Amino acid sequence: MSKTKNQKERRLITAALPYINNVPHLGHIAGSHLPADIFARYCRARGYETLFIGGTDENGSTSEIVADEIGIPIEVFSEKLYREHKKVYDWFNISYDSFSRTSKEIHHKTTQEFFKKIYDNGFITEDEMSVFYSPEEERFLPDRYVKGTCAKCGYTEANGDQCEKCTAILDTSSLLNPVSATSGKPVEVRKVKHLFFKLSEFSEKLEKWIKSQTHWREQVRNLALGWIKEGLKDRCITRDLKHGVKVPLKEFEDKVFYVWFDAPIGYISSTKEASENWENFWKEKNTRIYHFLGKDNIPFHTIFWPAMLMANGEFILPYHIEGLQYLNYEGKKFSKSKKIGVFCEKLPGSSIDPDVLRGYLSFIIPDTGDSDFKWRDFQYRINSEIIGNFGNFINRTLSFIYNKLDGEILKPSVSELSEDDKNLIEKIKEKVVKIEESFEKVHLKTAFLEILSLCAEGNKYFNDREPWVIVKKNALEAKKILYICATLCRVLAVLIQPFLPAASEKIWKQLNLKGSPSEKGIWGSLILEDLNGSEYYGSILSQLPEKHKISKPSVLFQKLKDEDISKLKKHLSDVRELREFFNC
Ligand code: B3M
Ligand code: ZN
Repeated sequence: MSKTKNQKERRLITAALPYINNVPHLGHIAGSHLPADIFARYCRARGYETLFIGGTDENGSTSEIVADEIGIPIEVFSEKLYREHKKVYDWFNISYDSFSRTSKEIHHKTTQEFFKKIYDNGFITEDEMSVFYSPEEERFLPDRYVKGTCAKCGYTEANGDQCEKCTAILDTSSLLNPVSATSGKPVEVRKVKHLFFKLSEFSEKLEKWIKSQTHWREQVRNLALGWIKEGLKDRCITRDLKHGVKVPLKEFEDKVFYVWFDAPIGYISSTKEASENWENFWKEKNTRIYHFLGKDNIPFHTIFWPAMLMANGEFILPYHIEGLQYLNYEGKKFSKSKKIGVFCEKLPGSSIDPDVLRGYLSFIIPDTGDSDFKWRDFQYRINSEIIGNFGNFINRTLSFIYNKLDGEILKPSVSELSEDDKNLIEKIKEKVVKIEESFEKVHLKTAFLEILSLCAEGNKYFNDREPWVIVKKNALEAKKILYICATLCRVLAVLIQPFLPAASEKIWKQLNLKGSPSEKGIWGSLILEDLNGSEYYGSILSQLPEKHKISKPSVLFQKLKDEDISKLKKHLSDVRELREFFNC
């Protein structure tokens, strides 16, 4: 029954490696981990050989600054924050095959080898670089320790390496009025010898490659082409810091790599941890690599990283760059210090169901533009769509079977199908095709909405067929109608699994089915678009045994009352200062 086309294709899915200078908030979840997870879950279920990898970005100065401020060793700080991050992603059921750390030995070795290859290939040069120097502290300051005004947009709170507002990558010449981020005192610019990656040599090759990526979203492609048009400069890839990956080159042994040089190589190191066949995912032509990341990371993933890969020459280039926009909170930017937002550290101990939050975030994935988390909207969408539409169809079907039909359903023969039955079964086919197409384009929100609209078709069918009237005269016929409804429940469990994995498992158990809705290749049982008429009807109705008893049903979700929302709102925004994690 199951079709397994494309199974030979391999897919590697990555979510941007978060810095661990704080615990993630919902914007981080909606802006990379969750969409990547939804897509990875789909790919596994669709039968692709899939690896989903991630990890924490621990080098560079972002976490060092905070550890310094709190006054604890960076290793202790990173260990604690790594565990906090991991706890949050586990709570959300993010199905990482490997969630590694760039502080690990394997990553340091991988980065050094990667560098040596680029060096041997002639793409590294030595030059002088202007760096920030703090006369007061008598040391060079990493970009992140410096703040100033962005020369491009005038934002006065820009970080030394990048402007948060306009995403421009900054350096000593484009950060105006630089001051130390810790003391607020002015800093100087001095010249020091460093290593540079010859990014400028890849301009043409990159432009050609980006132009041919017609499957990327317009906004991502245009942003990347815009960078090339502005002209690519060679980039300094070393820093005078202690914390990071050591540079394996004479005269440079005291330096470490710039964090954006080693961080993307972290995708390779993490893949090595996930599988001994890691090379298949990085070197084979029939592998597609999908990177999920926030919009400020787009230049690094569309320009800098592909150029590094081109310079190295051993690896394939990414297939898709899903650059996500920002999630706001009630119209404002998330801010932990101002307690604006939903902060994830409180989620594991809260009463909220992870699937409910996954469900709402799936409606507002910021894929084509910034989006907004709003508590009213959250309550409305969960109660009306996730519960009122989806949960309702599943629960009314299973409760009816259990309470009115002794828990039993019977398969109708194709000749017994009414017009209504056939219409619904055709709708399943039409929707599965659309949903699959959306997933393949990484249009996850569209896929989600299509699944919910299939659910609405199920509710309409249930209302039109009125099994509560039929059962009084003809229980046999009711068992056949409900067989069709239960078939749709199975289809929906498979389709919704990437978004609501726990609810999907519950439906599976209540349907009393073997295996799991997240089994590799399970989508094969839904992909029947080559079949028509009776053959198709027969096939779609073969997913359940001919005579089948379900288990005792229970509701999938609890309605969100006004008081639940106020409690959650208070609980989730009332967060601790980072230093309190360390009892300082
Ligand atoms: N750590 C930036 C961020 O957390 C950076 C991403 C690295 S991905 C290779 O947004
Ligand atoms: Zn700017």
